[in-house]
Amino acid sequence: MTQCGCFITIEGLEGAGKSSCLSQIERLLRDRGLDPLLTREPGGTPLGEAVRGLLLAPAHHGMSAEAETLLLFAARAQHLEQVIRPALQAGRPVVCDRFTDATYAYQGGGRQLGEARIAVLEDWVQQGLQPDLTLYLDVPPRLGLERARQRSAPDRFEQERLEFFERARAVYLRRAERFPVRMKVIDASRPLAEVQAEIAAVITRMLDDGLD
Ligand code: T5A
Repeated sequence: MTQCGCFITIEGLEGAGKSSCLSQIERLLRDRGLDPLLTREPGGTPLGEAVRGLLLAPAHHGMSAEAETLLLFAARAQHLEQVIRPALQAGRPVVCDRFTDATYAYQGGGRQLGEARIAVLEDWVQQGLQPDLTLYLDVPPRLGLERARQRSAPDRFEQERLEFFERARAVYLRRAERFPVRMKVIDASRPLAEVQAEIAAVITRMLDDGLD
């Protein structure tokens, strides 16, 4: 089996199409002889999935922005130790549905906590580990939320007002400008087949460039 300990994250607002693109990314990597590990945040471990339940439950609508952020990083610490770092060390590509860019976008932007406190937790928990490639599926919040609402009942985040998602999107776009090599912006308002074709091109380029 070919080895490539690369860390790929996929980001975007609700309904951007992240889940719809994950199996395609897996297939692209398998076709190149790789053995990818697919995971998600919040979640990815038994502890992380339990924390995810707390974070998404509409019953916890009074959760403070600080408590929310600390829960996300607690789940992330466990995920890194138990799943992500061991897989990367074993030479497996890791494909993660959301990671710390989501915390900057949703907690930093959406909840208006700002960047600085998140950066402290990022340094502490990740100790320098960053994704090699981040696919940011950009979609206007109204369109993404419509798609998400057709699929299932709104979770605690999906019950937020449109302005919350506008702020989150603005942070994602600012980060993509700041980290142009790592973050690729993909226009996800297009039909899924077009979105997937662009993702395939980006992943193929990454593999051809021999990122490991
Ligand atoms: N969160 C997470 C934080 O606040 N901070 C953090 O640090 C982290 C890690 C859960 C929540 O946690 C928050 C953000 C989230 O609110 P989640 O469940 O991973 O995160 O994310 P959601 O965005 O809620 O997941 P969704 O399933 O809504 O979005 P996806 O995965 O982007 O969308 P997908 O693929 O399920 O598609 C939704 C629907 O749209 C259709 C699909 O068929 C599906 O029905 N669709 C399209 N239709 C037309 N054209 C396209 N291009 C389409 N792409 C998808």
